[in-house]
Amino acid sequence: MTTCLILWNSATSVEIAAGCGCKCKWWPWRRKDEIRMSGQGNPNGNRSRRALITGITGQDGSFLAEFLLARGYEVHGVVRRASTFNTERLDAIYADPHNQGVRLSLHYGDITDGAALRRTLDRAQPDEIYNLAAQSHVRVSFDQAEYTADAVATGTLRLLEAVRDYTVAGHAVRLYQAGSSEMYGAARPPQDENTTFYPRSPYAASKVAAHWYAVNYREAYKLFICNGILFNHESERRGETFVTRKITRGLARIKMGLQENLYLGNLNAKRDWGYAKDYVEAMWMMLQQTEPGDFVVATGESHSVSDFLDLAASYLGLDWKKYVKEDPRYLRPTEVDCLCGDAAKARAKLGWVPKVTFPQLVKLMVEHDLELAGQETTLTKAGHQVAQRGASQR
Ligand code: NAP
Ligand code: G4F
Repeated sequence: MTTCLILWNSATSVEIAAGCGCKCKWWPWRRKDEIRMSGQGNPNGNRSRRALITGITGQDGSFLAEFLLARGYEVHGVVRRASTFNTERLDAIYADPHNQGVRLSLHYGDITDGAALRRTLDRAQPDEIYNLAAQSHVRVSFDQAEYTADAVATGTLRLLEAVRDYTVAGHAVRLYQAGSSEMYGAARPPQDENTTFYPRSPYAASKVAAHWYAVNYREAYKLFICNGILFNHESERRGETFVTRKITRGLARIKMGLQENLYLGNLNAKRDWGYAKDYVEAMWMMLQQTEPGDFVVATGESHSVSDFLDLAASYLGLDWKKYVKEDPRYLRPTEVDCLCGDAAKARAKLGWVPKVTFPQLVKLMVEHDLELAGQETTLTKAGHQVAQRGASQR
């Protein structure tokens, strides 16, 4: 046990006393008599650690929530109001809030609504915040550029401002910012933490802005903030308009005779694809370090969209060339040709390595979507009407 020598300085909001020997400089807002630091212990006392996740209903948010609940965290999530249910990915962990001991709480909010974010911080009192909320579709960001900037760039700034005030009010908190390999855009592979960003879409430019806001708040206000620069990561929960899921859903439905063709854009683009469950663990690991930093998270392998098609179709015994048609609506005005990450820093400092290989990833997605197509076939054969989900703009 070390006792921190730092004194709260209300004039500058955050003041780090020189010569303090303990590891508490990232909790500088605590008064001397309040701080008892011990290893990774929780500076907010003995209660369970609390995490707040923006974007909890998304692919990563849902895996991260499960991961944190399994580690004893109390998890809070920001959910947008929608006219349809948008919490499907949380079904496995959702519990009625009227029950005793429920450790998952959902709060209505939006990354474009600063007042609601501040209220959520006050209610949830998090020790860790994971900012995953985003309009995350690159092609859509060309159609909705202003909204993408508002959610991805200014949304992050709103949250950082709220976090800054939250710490001034005496709370200790660490923040993870969801950065993206899209920020590298046209930069030559392999890309690592020292590669210069060259964004190629409104989405990527907004993520670059968010990245630098986060670095600036870390330096200006001594906040514990980590930027994760994650390369593409996929899963059976991946949104159905991203290329990997579009392929596994489409080919599985073709296999079952539920659709005839699959319309795609550029098949030559190469991506470094990993498994989302592995990647959320890296997010958490970043926030458990003694110092904040920025980390690339990637497999180090790159494959083209047609490689993905080859593998997925081979699991299904299909020749995809008979079914895949090109549709220019899925092309981007400026494309990112090749992403391939060098995650040496994450390996060395976090001890993070991806567990699921590319062939395993494709297989698990195909198997999942074959099961979905099977369910659809059974219902159709039994005379039920099954609606095609989001058919037109995929
Ligand atoms: P996702 O499945 O598209 O999830 C995005 C989440 O953000 C959803 O929960 C969505 O809510 C929420 N959201 C969107 N707009 C919002 C707003 N205005 N206010 C509050 N919440 C909002 O994305 P993901 O794949 O899980 O990715 C998570 C984060 O990592 C994103 O920031 C993404 O840009 C970034 N990232 C992803 C990858 C990847 O390969 N998956 C790689 C690098 C970085 P709804 O469910 O209501 O739509
Ligand atoms: O699956 P995608 O839409 O993913 P993209 O653009 O790489 O972005 C994803 O990964 C980023 C990390 O690098 C995240 F930050 C971002 O939020 C998102 O999760 O497209 C992958 C590639 C592209 O080159 C695209 O042009 O697939 C190509 N593609 C070919 N046909 C297609 C299609 N992409 C989509 N979505 N739909 C197609 O029909």
